[in-house]
Amino acid sequence: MNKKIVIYTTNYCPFCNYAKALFKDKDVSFTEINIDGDDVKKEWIARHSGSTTLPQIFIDDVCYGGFEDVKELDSKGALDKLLDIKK
Ligand SMILES: N[C@@H](CCC(=O)N[C@@H](CS)C(=O)NCC(=O)O)C(=O)O
Repeated sequence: MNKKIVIYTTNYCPFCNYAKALFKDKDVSFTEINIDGDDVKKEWIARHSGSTTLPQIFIDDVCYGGFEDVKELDSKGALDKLLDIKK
């Protein structure tokens, strides 16, 4: 079953680009929501993620943090498991 992946991003954000590249490399589709200038959305994300940095990555509505958090999950093989990717 496909997971719903949402990446909240902003402009001029290298970590956002790294996060998108990580999922592109895995050939999984995601929705990018650029929240530049949207203070209401920024506050919502900070409340849900506990962080004010972007990107913030949600998989099936659960926040897994930023690029480095998800990269760490990936290095342990946990991201592929979460996404049902079989190698
Ligand atoms: N450890 C975070 C770092 C993210 C980060 O530093 N993002 C920058 C933009 S590329 C940011 O949000 N800067 C604003 C701030 O630090 O408040 C990650 O891997 O996602």
